[in-house]
Amino acid sequence: MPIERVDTTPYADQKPGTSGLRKTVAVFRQPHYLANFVQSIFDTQPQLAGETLVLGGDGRFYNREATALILRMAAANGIGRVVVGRGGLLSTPAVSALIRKRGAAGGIVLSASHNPGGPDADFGIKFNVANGGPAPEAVTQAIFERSRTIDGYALVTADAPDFDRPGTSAFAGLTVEVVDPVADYAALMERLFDFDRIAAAIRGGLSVRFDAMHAITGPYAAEILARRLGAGADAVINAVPSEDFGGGHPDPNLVHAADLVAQVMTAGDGPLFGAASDGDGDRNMIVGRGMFVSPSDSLAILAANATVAPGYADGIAGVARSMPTSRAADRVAAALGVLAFETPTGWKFFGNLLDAGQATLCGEESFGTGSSHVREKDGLWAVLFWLNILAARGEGVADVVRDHWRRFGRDIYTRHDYEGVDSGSADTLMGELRGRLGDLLGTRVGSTEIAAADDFAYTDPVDGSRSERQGVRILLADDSRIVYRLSGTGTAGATLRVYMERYERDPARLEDETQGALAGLIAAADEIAGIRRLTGRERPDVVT
Ligand code: VG1
Ligand code: CO
Repeated sequence: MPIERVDTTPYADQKPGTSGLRKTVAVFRQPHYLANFVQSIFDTQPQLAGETLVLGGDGRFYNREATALILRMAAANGIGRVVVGRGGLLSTPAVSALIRKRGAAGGIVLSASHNPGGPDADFGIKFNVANGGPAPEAVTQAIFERSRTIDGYALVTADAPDFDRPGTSAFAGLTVEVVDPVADYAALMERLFDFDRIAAAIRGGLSVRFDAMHAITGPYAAEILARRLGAGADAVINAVPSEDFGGGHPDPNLVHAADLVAQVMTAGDGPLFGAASDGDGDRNMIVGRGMFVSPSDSLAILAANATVAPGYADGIAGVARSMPTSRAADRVAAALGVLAFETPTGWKFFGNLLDAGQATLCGEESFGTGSSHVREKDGLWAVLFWLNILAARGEGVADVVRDHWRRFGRDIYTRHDYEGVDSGSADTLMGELRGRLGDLLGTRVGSTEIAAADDFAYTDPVDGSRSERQGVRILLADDSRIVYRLSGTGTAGATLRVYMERYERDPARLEDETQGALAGLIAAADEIAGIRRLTGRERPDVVT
């Protein structure tokens, strides 16, 4: 089959953010836009030649077109084999698992994760390296730099091969292997968790509802939760992936999964355990009767209970959390005598720690938890881990959380997001904060004062790479904390994220309502940074 070289000119805006390149579909549909980026990957990653590449996406609008184009380009660029999910579908953790299982040289994930999908919404592409994890910053930077000078790309002129039927075929020298997106992943989960015990608990009355949010985890949850664990077809709602996620935000949080939360939280005949995942299946939300589990607490609770799961029966080497994630996990690590790490936001920073065996569990406040079983966060994995804990302890979610707070204290935690803020104002806000870090020391805040203020920088303990300007941290003398950073995943204007937490040990106050318990800090966060003054916003758009 003939190969064509297409002349092109660079786009200036192909810099990957927190998790790959995310833009509106309209941007991706500009002439040669996606091809330029994919060619920039191939040009800077010569190790892919002759080797295996895993390819799949979350099924959002443009997934199929992008899959077809990448197959034609992979063939023209000398890739040996592409392992592609049937229909172009694979969850992010399933891509990671497949890269590792097949010894692939890398993978491409087509997703904008929790961002909405559809012709008027967002699309994204992410390159993962041979360990199964997101490309580290040096790699994404090289791809970006290539994209700024690129002048052509190669593709096979013939139509892309069929990727809807499992099987292996040849396409212009490329081996195309279409795989069931679920099979290998489900087998991996079955090795990590005690399926018999979970199934017995479900038979015994542990009712489960999982909201796939019309996104990629539908088929995975149907196979694992509904079928293998016997939760039944009704246990999985919004189970069929749709190109626009049913018109919603596939973002499992208190706002976008409000229906599920309402069903589970209130007494009555609703389920005892609820969970949801995001567009590409790497996030999780856990909720039980009368108890929403903050993601930061979830990481700490998994760490404290890890040994109940067969895959972690020998204990964990360490826990890593992103900087804005609460310090609940650190307290568990200290009690267990294992390592604890604080990394910048984004899963790519966990890869080296996992590879080096220094961290076993990792987590982010943004509904992301995972472990050394893959190199991505993993939504269903977290759900299964929780079910394994509940089954082993014979308790409900609320009991487990309360018990944890009694033992370790509670890091009362909230995140406030101001979305679609004018970029200039957001930059001014962060710039002003950064400029005043020194002056802030000693400033009174309610009954306490600012004890430390910095712009988080991280030196990777494994390869020594340095990442700066990762968010402003304000530590108060009473050990409470405020963090400010700008999102790196949005596609319109800027999103300001403000994270607030306070450590509570008083047994009588462990169950205080979150926003009320943090009211003083919330007011202080506004005062210190001038949020209302500079953004013109009276209140955040999303509170979690
Ligand atoms: C957000 C989260 C971050 C997460 C990232 C990708 O990034 O805060 O913790 O790693 O999304 O997750 P940001 O830069 O917008 O704060 V996903 O599930 O969107 O791939
Ligand atoms: Co995601």
